[in-house]
Amino acid sequence: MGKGLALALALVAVPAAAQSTLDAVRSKGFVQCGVNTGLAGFSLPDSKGIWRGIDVDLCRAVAAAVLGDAGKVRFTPLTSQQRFTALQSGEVDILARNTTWTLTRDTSLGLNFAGVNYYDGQGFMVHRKLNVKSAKELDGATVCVQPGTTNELNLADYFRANGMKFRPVVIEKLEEVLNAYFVGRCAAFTTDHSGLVALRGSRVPKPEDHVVLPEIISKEPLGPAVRHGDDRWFDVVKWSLFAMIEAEELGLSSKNIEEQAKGAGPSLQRFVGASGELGKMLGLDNRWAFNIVKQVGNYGESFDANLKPLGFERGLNRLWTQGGLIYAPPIR
Ligand SMILES: N[C@@H](CCC(=O)N[C@@H](CS)C(=O)NCC(=O)O)C(=O)O
Repeated sequence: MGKGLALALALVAVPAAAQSTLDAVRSKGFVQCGVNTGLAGFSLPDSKGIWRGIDVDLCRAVAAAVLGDAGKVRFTPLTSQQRFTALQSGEVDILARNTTWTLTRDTSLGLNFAGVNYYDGQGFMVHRKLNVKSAKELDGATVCVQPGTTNELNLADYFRANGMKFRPVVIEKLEEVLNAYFVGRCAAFTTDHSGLVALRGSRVPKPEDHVVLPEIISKEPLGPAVRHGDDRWFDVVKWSLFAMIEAEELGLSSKNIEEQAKGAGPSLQRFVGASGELGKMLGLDNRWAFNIVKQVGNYGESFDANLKPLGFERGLNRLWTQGGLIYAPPIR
């Protein structure tokens, strides 16, 4: 390689490194987080305008880890169709919006999934008066669905696989697709089971008039995503989620971590940053995980605060030590 070319490559490499999301977040002083436009339990502003939900808590955890302050987050509400462009273009630093981890998104859409914060599957809600008991009875039905979702794709697969026909009504905005379903333009509405439960518990005028059918037709592992090509930021988001999970396993919560941090156990000492340099390895303060748990809470606390009141059970989202799938690699 000629000297000139080597120099040109070096010059190109410098700005790219300087633009790491971690540095950018530090210099602007907040994390810009892409969330749902309003799905109870995942991300929804409360009556005081404060965003609440498990996706919101993940964003706050990252802010606590990076900036020492869980309050330093700004939220960008995104529809299913807008979300990937918003992340790719740099409009948001993280996408934490009930987004399913799939191969296509992980590769050609240029995303890196930092883990799973809710294991889900797709279901159907129907008008009770139709007296439908199973999705297998939906042959010929009109089904409401949002575009740019895995749900739209699974819907087609499911009907095809079962030799049934359907007419899709595809509407981008949640408000509008729900209204279309409520006024009876569609016999069924399909999305993630969590979405059905959350909407039935928060947005459906008469919940008793609607039934969530028993079939779960897909795997929907939902989790936060970042852009390809920024490994340091990917690490930070990944381990922020893992810290919330590990804290639950260690019995550390926002209420007791201050007291517990005085304990002598080696994994505890490492976790709270009293020994080792785990924070430094991530490019963060050694109190990163302590700050997450103190300010945001552990995974179970977030689940209980946001999802339990809507009637969610832990199910698959129990810790692995309790028969669930929620598992964090060793924080060491
Ligand atoms: N997990 C699915 C779909 C998630 C999804 O977008 N669900 C709808 C229905 S609950 C939603 O969250 N809509 C809210 C919005 O458009 O902001 C995916 O990643 O494609």
